[in-house]
Amino acid sequence: MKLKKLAALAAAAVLSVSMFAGCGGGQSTSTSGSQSSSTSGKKKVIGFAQVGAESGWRTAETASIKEIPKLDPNFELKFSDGQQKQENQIKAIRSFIAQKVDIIALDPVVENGWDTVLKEAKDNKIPVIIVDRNVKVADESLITAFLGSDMEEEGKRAAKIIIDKFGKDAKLNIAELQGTVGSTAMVGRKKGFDETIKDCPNYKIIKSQTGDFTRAKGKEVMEAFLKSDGDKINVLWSHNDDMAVGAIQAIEEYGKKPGKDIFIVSVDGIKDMFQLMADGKSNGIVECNPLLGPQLLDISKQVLSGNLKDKNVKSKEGVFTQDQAKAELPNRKY
Ligand code: GZL
Repeated sequence: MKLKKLAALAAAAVLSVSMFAGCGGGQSTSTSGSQSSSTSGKKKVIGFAQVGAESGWRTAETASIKEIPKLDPNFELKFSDGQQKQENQIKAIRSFIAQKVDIIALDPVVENGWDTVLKEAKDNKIPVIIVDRNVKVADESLITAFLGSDMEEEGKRAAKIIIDKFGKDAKLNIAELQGTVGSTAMVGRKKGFDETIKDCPNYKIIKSQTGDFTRAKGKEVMEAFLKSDGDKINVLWSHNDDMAVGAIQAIEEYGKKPGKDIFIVSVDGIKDMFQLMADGKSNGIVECNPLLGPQLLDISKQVLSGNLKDKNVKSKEGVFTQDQAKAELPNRKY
């Protein structure tokens, strides 16, 4: 009888631990590579709180991050999909703290509202690496390192594609599809773009609204733009490719030619967008690199060994115009 009772207690304990790892709110998984080869035998655990799965870019980033245990079997990854809700990401971080992970990595859906939970991580001596989008916190010491793109530079590059095409003196009516409100991707891209077109007195952003980085919302908002100003709009500036893909569908259904009647520029560099540009339906792509897994692993190793080389690591990315699309398409990995 005693053995049976012990077995039942052990089973209940295992069940409660795995449920607790559920991080509440989002969806969570735990992956590790083959058997650890480190001398201590204990794997290093990275807890990654992801924004969601809203775009092709995000899917590619998630796939790259999930590669980490394969790149180095000494590392295990606990992954949480925040479903684009900050409260889910905060719950995930608290769960990672409770599970005593070695590193917390966060791709923050928005830039504000992280001070309290990141202080809890610091109080529990767990280093935090911010990935892709950034956070605004009062105490910079809450952040051990940042890895990601210069979003303002991406906005500037998008504006320069338009200026190179039309010149600074052209008269343009621009429709803008903004990314998720309050995300550094949206804030930075808008800031960079707006600052760059200040030199172009007749560039007017006549419509601007968020499409939340998704295809569906991008199409819906573009339909509304066309309904009110379809005959005035001659440029579409989209903060990411997925919203531009949706907008292109709306433009065609409206009876106009995307890439010809309306000049289109977007950010990310997903394969679908390169295909559309190769088909002449878009005019410029500013690349934003989602393949951040190897760099996150490298920075995690530096942090854990106490020799972080650079607190701010920018990802490398380019700019592509329609004439380059066909040649570049086969190189696209996501
Ligand atoms: C940018 C990233 C953005 C992408 C979108 O670094 O955070 O979020 O541009 C994604 O596709 O939704």
